[in-house]
Amino acid sequence: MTQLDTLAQDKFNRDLADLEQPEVYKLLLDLIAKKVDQMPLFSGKKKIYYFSAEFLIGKLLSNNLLNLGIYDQVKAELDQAGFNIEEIEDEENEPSLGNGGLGRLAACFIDSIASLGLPGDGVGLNYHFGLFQQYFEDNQQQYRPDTWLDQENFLKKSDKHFQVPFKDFTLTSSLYDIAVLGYQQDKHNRLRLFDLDTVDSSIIEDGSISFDKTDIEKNLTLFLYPDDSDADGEKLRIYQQYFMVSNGAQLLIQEAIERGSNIHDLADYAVVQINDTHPTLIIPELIRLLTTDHGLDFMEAVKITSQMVAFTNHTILAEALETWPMNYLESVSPEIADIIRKLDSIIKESYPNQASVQIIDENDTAHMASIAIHFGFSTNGVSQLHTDILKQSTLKDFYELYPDEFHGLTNGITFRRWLMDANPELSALLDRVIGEEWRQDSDLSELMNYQEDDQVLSEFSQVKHANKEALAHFLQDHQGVSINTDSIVDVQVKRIHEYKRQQMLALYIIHKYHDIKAGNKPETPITIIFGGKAAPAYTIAQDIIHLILSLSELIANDPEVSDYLQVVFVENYNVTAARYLFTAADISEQISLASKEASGTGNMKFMVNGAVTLMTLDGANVEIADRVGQDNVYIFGKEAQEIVRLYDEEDYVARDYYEQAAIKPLVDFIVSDELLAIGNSERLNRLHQDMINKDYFMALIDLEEFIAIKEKMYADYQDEKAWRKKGLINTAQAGFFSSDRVINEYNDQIWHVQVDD
Ligand code: GPW
Repeated sequence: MTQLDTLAQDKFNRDLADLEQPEVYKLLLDLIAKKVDQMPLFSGKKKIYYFSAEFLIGKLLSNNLLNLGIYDQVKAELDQAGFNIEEIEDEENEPSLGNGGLGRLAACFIDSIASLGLPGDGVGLNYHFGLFQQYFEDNQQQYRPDTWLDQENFLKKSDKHFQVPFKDFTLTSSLYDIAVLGYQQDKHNRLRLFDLDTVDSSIIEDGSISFDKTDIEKNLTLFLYPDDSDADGEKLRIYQQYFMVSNGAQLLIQEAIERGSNIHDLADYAVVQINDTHPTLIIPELIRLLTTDHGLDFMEAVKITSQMVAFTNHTILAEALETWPMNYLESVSPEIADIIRKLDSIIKESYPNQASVQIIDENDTAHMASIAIHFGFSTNGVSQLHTDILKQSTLKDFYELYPDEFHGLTNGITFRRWLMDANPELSALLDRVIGEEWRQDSDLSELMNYQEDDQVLSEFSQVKHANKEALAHFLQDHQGVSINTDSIVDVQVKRIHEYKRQQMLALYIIHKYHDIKAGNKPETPITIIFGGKAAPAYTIAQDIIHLILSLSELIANDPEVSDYLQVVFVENYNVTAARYLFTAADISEQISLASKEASGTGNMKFMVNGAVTLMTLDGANVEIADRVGQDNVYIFGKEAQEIVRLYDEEDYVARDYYEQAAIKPLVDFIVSDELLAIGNSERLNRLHQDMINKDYFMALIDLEEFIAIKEKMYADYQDEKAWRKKGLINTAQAGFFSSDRVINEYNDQIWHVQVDD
């Protein structure tokens, strides 16, 4: 009798084959829980705490089975009983604990920390509705709360509670854990998610995502990134941040004491990596706990804290660098505000004439990155280019103060999820061609020897085609859209933001639409796919979604064009959908305005799955190009230095580009009669005006080059063998972008934690 059969009889007193799908799902949860119960935790003197507002972990069922090394066996047992493991995974809701690249990076990192045998936990919040679910109505983005906790899941309530003292009340937390299983490891780590028992989802106004922002006891962990367009919203974010770090700091001190720390040596027991500035309040909170609860004097507490906290920066966009008015901090926690003022005095005394490195500015606003850099021991960027820009411009004055504390650590992705789990067909092909060693060391370079091998190239093509079929099924089930699986699949998936320039691809679509109508039919049909959410308060980003959905409708209804060009916007893009897109894509769109995308990690997921990148020289794209060579990527657009100069000198005038003969008709088509007949005039007009008068992220500056290179790419696709060779070389060179490599770098350069083996 099989493992699952035995469990089924224990639990339901029936045979596996007689169960309903949801029962089988629960059986698998139990099986995994049983295995986890038998596995000790990774341990060691010093432990990593990865603090992050987001963990975009994705569904865990198949990933956990894979990491436990029992995926194939379970799949076979299920097959025998007449079940399909992918259908069973439909029973699991995707955890709604993240938003974009930053949250997915945190998920890849905790997977790699465990897979490398390092003791280290993720620390965050258990959001009941997480980020909103996106749906489309009238070609516009709409919102509904994501009720992901309704389904049984991998969260386990612990018996740990802490007291978090706010100005007007003290809250008692509850801690939930999710086991983090490394790849083929016999120990595990955890994702520690704090919550409040008093949170009340009934305060959400019917189906919407609105609620009373002042009722902290009821709303604190309802949403990730609640609307912060007013003061109450900003304060709620501070409440969330303080709640997360106070709990996490109390937890790590308690665990360190259990492992033998005498508090004075706390930095030998715990290292805290903060994922962007959202967890920066851990610095004043550690100082508060060390002084108030543990009796240290202020300067010793500052010193210990400064040896424990390391900061990762993920952006140079000024609007994304967090600042909080001191009076807001005072209204949440006067003690924390007071400590920040003391830290500010230290900096004002040490660097009296340097406004750019102060913690509190002349408007009595605290700069969170300044706290993190002065009172942490490490600051890192997430790609080479990004780190260079931090050193040379954004954080130049800090770099001059602490040159040895700056690190450049190019992001990575876990191959467990993005290759083994996402693309079993390609994984099996790799096993056959280069052997299975890559599953341990992420080294795919052996594949370079097969770039002229017709057999391997043709199998590579077959895998791509099978993945296009899987994508087609997904889109059919998910939103009733059918796509041509013989078309070129050209994908841009990521948060909707002007700097990522989805609007530039929309302008290309307008160009292509007219070109096809003029009789220039592409040899191979083209499917352009978008996915991503726009922040609720980000109007222009929603206008961009609206433009794309309106274009999609226009083209679908135009028989002259629809056989050659299709535009799809995936509803509610998430980790589950991502898997189908990364594996099916021929073209990866990485077209951000150079200097603005700190790294990008979607670029790496496409690359490892054999897509060819269309790129500006931004973020980690630069390093992808370095590795695969100029023949195997398509590069266009102005470079970072030039863009930084244009911003410094305020030297970009959108209208000068708009007036050019090749560009004006494309931009003006946004407000053409055809499009206004489909779309919303306010949205389309606003976007049109914005592009002409502002175009803050310079879509127009690179548009002509973009159109030319896209045409070249589609033409090159016609040489099937040459195209697949490019794809294969991309896969072969992707090893560097494994998150295992990055985590080893973090550990060597920053954390210095012992592997537990
Ligand atoms: F603004 N990133 C993100 F820097 O996904 F905080 N969310 C964020 O709030 C920020 C950055 C922040 C992304 C970067 O945009 C992307 O370039 C990078 O690859 C990713 O973080 C992981 O480092």
